[in-house]
Amino acid sequence: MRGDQGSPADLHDASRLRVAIVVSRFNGFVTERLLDAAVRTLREAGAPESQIEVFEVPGAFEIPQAARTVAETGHFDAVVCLGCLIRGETAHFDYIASAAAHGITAAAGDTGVPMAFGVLTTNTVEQALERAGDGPDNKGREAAAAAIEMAVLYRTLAEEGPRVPRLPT
Ligand code: INI
Repeated sequence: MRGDQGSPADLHDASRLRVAIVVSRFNGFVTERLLDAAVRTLREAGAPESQIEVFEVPGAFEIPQAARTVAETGHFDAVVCLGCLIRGETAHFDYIASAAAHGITAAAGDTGVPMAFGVLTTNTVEQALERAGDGPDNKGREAAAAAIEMAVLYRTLAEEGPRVPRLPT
């Protein structure tokens, strides 16, 4: 068990997964880099293009609403949520960041579909670009890897059940 998410070789097999990506257009110069990395990661993990669907929303506030609706279709094994909030001078940032985090958590819990949190919350544009760079630390990549891992876990549990035997009552 490590502190980070491991190397690319540690990606789980996504060949049998259908994955939705919900991505916001606000700060699109950052979110498109998150999206590129997420799609590349899914492809690298074996997900065919035909099993990946991208849904655009206006801003981070709308991500949980779309993620929940997408999950409720029953078509997807996981939802990758991508957005970018850059702190300005107003409290708007905190309200939207909180709504996005809580909304995605609630949507995943209520629908039973795993959702990964790839919503950047940074103080500056430079920090946002750093986390959306070309390397393994890109948060879109990290979110895609987490979504795959969670979907594989849920599927294994559904198909095989827990390994721990039932105890007599
Ligand atoms: N949406 C973002 O995704 N990032 C931001 O930094 C941001 N700021 O700073 O305001 C933002 N606002 C829009 C918001 O998400 C909604 O789309 C809008 O309020 C309409 O509901």
